[in-house]
Amino acid sequence: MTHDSAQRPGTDKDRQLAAHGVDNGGSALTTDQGVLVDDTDNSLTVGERGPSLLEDFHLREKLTRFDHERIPERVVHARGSGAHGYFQVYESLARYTSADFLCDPAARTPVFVRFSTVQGSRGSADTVRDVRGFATKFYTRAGNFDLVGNNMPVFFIQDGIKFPDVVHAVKPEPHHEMPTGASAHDSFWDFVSLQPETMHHVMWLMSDRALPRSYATMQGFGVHTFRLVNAAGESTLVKFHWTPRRGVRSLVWDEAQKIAGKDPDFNRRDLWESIEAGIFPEYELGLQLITEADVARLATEAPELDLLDATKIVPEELVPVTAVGRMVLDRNPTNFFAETEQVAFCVQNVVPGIGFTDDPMLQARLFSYLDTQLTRLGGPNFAQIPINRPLAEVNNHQQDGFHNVSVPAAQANYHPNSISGGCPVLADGANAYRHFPEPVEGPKLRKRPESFGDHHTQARMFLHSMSPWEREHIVAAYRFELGKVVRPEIRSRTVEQLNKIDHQLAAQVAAGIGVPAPAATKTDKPRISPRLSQTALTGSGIAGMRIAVLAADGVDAAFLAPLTEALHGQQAVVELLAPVDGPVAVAGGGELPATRALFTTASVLYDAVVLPGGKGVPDLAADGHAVHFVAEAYKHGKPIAVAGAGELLLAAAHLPNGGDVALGVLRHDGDGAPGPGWIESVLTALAGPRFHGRPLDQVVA
Ligand code: HDE
Repeated sequence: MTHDSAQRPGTDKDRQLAAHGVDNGGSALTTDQGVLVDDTDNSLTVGERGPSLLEDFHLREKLTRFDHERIPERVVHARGSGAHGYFQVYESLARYTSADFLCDPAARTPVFVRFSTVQGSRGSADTVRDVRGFATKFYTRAGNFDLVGNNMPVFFIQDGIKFPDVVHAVKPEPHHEMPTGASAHDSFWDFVSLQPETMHHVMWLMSDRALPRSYATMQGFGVHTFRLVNAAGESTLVKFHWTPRRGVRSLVWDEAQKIAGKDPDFNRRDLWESIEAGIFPEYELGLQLITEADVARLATEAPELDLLDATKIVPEELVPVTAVGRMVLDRNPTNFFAETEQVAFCVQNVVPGIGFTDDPMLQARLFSYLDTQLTRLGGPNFAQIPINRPLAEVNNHQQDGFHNVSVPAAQANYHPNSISGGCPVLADGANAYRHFPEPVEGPKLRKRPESFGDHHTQARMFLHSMSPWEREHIVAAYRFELGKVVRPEIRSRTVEQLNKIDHQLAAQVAAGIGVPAPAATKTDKPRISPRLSQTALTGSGIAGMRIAVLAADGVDAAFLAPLTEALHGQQAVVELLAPVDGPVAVAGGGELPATRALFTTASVLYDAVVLPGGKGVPDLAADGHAVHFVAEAYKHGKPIAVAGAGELLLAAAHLPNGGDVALGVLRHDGDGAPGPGWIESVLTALAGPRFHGRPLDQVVA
């Protein structure tokens, strides 16, 4: 157990899980039947070199158990990482909902969160261009509530009946099972170009939001419009938002691709190591509360959107996001398979006070999640698996089936009964789940509503709400993705679709992928929604950021000490990288331990670089790996702090204009301790957005 987990008070869910814990410490090896085993290295044979005996139950059991270790991976979101934590509401929301965990500010509700990519298989890289899952299981006193969201507020399609189509299109192609962890292939763009409802979400996918720097720096959204219902039975429509305390931060595409090779576990490692180090990811829960009056107003102010259409957002300028509580992730799972793999999120898991709407995506999801667990977890008893068990009591007549572990004592397994005193009795109506009695009527139809018909207005709003560098990255992403598409007609058809969003975008993309520019079109003046740009979503501080210090023998420790102290003080991670592992001699005597050797790591794995002075700098300036490290950090917009002879290494990287002070290259003249003002400027550069304005054309990295 880690230092931080050990100090953590522990939630009711921790205690429930611990009751299922198995600790082999101090024990002797046994079979599954508890029979002691004194040799697990040699099969039972006739003579030393003779045939193996069928009688060897230990051999057979060991191999059988191994042969059946794998379960099917999730059909989507197979690659994921989980963490435990808690949620606490700031003030009672009883005015809107009877949900117990949203009404009691004193209650710390245990949660388990699983973050994921969508396209790739379980062993695929973390930093691919993809949507990220952000699924939260709240173990409330009134039962489990699963908020199964994504890091983007919209979805590719409007009706769940299209889900198999969009997933088949984006997954590796059926004939050769390629590509892994990528949407840059013909079948995805074929589907996109033929199904214009994908336009808005694809724009998000082409933005840097598809490349989160860490799970702690990405948003989460419930996507659909849900419903809150208060004790009086009054309903308010709601959209759920998670906002990371540390702000939204993204990688850049070149960096993301390189990380996929250097450390395919990049996001998983970051989550794990942060929690182990006590740097807990934190998110604020926000609600867009949409009253009847808002619904009427939106009909005129935002006619492009229908609240039941999952390809649209409600712009925050029209309905603000109210911060209602916070979630802290403060414990790593004990066992990956038992918890992160076996956790079964089900959209239908709601508690009294939270309800659904008729969004056809949401309705389809109400079926699909339970259904998929039947295959994935091997039967209907998956809610008995410790990570899925509610804290609330479970009493009903559901029974038997594969993998049942409960031992029901009652003799009556039906309702009504008198044999077991009528138990379990029907609950008091005031506390029971009640479906909101929304009146509905109409003919049965298989028809997309006309109000779902605008596929371009909000994509345009997103594009025009971007800062210049975000927009540049979007253009580059379309060019990259379509540049990988082999069939020219798919490229052209996509450009035609983009032209309906924005002519300039379509022309820029067309120019990069060798298709003719589309005819000029005039599109409506877009609404600007400033909160769509990640530049508006800066967080507080630099917690969890990773700073590389490139050091060789003779390093100026007097310079490093106060800087490192200030960085540690803000929960940043500082690593001393040296040409080889082991101690690094310090100017004036003494030594510092290298965190790791430079050649075992890479610039793309850090958020900033420090180049201290020292007599060993000329050696680093002659080391291609070190020089590349600096040039790449520059290319990816990361702050670079330089002191004294560290300038030699910077010069060796041949940066445009020698590296520009205005663009995040922070120079400290001479050796020795920097003053607080200079240290502050480093902290400010780190906390801000990356320096995307740098001239990159001539950077060799
Ligand atoms: Fe999912 N989705 N989904 N999805 N989804 C699954 O359930 C599905 C959708 C999301 O960490 C599957 O347990 C349908 C939207 C997350 O375990 C499956 C439709 C959103 C996760 C499934 C959608 C999501 C899943 C696969 C269209 C964001 C990972 C394994 C109607 C709001 C949860 C599983 C985890 C997983 C079906 C659309 C989020 C097959 C049919 C929209 C975060 O049941």
